[in-house]
Amino acid sequence: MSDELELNSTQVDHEYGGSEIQVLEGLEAVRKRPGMYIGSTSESGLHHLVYEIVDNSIDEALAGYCTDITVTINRDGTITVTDNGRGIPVDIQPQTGRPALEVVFTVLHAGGKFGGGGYKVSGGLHGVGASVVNALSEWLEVQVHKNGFIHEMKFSRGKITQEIRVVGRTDHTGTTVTFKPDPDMFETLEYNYETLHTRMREEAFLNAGLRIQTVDLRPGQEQEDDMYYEGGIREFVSFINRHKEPLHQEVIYMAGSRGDSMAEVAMQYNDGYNEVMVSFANNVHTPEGGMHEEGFRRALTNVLNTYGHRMKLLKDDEKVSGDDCREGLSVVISVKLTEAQFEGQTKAKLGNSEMRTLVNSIVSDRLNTFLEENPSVGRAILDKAITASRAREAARKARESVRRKTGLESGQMPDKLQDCNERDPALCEIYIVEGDSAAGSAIQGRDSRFQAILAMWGKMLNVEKARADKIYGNDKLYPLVLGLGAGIGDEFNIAKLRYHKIIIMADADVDGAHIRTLLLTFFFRYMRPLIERGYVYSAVPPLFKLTRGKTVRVAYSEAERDRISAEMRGDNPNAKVEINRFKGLGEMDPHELWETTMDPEKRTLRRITLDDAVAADQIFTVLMGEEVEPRKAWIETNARYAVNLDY
Ligand code: TTJ
Repeated sequence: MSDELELNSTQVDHEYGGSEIQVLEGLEAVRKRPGMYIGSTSESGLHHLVYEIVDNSIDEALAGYCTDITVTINRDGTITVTDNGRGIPVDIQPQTGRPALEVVFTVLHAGGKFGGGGYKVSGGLHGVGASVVNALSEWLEVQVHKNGFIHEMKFSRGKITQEIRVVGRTDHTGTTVTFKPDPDMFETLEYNYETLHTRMREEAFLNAGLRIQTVDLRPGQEQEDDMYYEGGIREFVSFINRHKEPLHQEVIYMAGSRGDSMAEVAMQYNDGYNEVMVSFANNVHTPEGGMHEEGFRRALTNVLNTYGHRMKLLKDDEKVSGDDCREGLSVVISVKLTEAQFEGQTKAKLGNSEMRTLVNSIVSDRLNTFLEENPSVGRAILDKAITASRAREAARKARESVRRKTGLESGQMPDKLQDCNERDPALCEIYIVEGDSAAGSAIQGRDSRFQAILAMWGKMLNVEKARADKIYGNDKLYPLVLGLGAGIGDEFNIAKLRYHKIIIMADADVDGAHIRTLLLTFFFRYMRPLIERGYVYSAVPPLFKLTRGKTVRVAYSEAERDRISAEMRGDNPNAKVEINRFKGLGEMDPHELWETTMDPEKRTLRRITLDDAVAADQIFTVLMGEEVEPRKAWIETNARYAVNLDY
């Protein structure tokens, strides 16, 4: 394929003027440092390419000219994005003397010029444009249906391989882009349908009335989803609560604007104990929170306390805390503003303080009115917050009594922990290992100077339904709490943490996925700063063992297996390379486990991020909630893909 394109590019009759040399240099810069433009060249960067293209269609929808967008993973794993907008302009631009279509795909940051959308994103990695995707694609083709004709243009690694030309007639308008990410640029080329689907569903929620379809055409994985939400973020909240029992039927919706900025909030309580807050700025997910979230939290606590006192649901000297007010609350906050400032470690935190004021004033005003008009809902919410407040008090007492009994303060460590010698937490690692035999191998194989092993087995407590006071009495989780040393919930203190690398080591199968989910649920709910700081990892054990004579090598993916096997065969086509699949960690001897999975010099660790609280919450809820059917369905659909599970 690439040979053919090379040939084409030499055939192109195209003279490079001064400005175009600059263009090529621009795209060359993208290929030199792709991470600067799309964040990374791993799976997340690969998916980012799709979002960049789709952003253009969404701008067209925001401008009021596009109602349908389809994202397809083609049979060969390439991506096609189609919309029914007006089509990218194809006429010659006076400034450049080139067709606008060409400029969109070859000039850095050209995208915004044509997007009529009101709120352009500044900062962060969003909206870098179609030219970046083009520069990082082995090939890219675009078809524009406009003015009765189909206009087509092709590129390879950012360079034109086919000038714009008419290839047919059409009776509608729209844009279609198909591209293949460049294998020289990305660590993996394999798209994850769930990742794309989840993100596109989010876009559909955030753009009420826009229809987005996702399609997977890869053999054996065929599936599709159709997303259209007239209710926008109201339906997002219903969706988050879909497996839960709502406390009140109606989703509370509040919106308002000030100058060029606007904010909307949708919220609904359920009968559980967890808080799910999902926020966006200019449709960009902000998992690290920021000013819009702060404004919401402040207003909610104030409104509920004031209302509680006025309605005599709270005594004069009684108060409910912010945490009490958010128990069992699912809320989506979306703000739009002209100069969004993205801050924080992953540029996923909104820094504009005027958004705190705006969200605060909208929620203070509208929520108060809502409660006045719906006193039964008001009472239910206050009752819940008061119950939470009492439970918190009971939990504090339970903690103190357990602490006295088990001597937490004395620094006593659990039996299931094989500790390391090092005492500086920054240098210490703890492997949480599922199963006896794997734990045995890990204990023998480790470097005991800085690696501790905690064995875990059996069914864990259902953390979805348990409050903090139960965890202190739980024989599976309590050793973990004790071993980590930093406490949980309100009393979590990261300064006391004993290891800065917490590594979950579980098999690459459904059971392994299950235990990972359980542990992540627990960390997410009770020790969230661990995930926020990037201290939690998943070990990546190898999948295959390749043997030729005395040479043994391992591979972590099918692609790597094939590459290494070819390498081992070398020039000798008759050489036999024996390939075995590792069935589980328990099958590896201590030396193998060290070499492949634990040796810091050779191992791969995958850092767990907080990038999608909703997705995490959904998996946890489905796996551990009361409904049996969704749980069965999850296990069945994920049995095959458990290896690729991406939390
Ligand atoms: C801009 O204003 C004039 C009429 O056309 C508008 C436009 O460019 N619309 C537009 C662009 N719709 N869709 C796109 C688009 C779609 C994809 C899939 C990829 C790209 C780069 C742009």
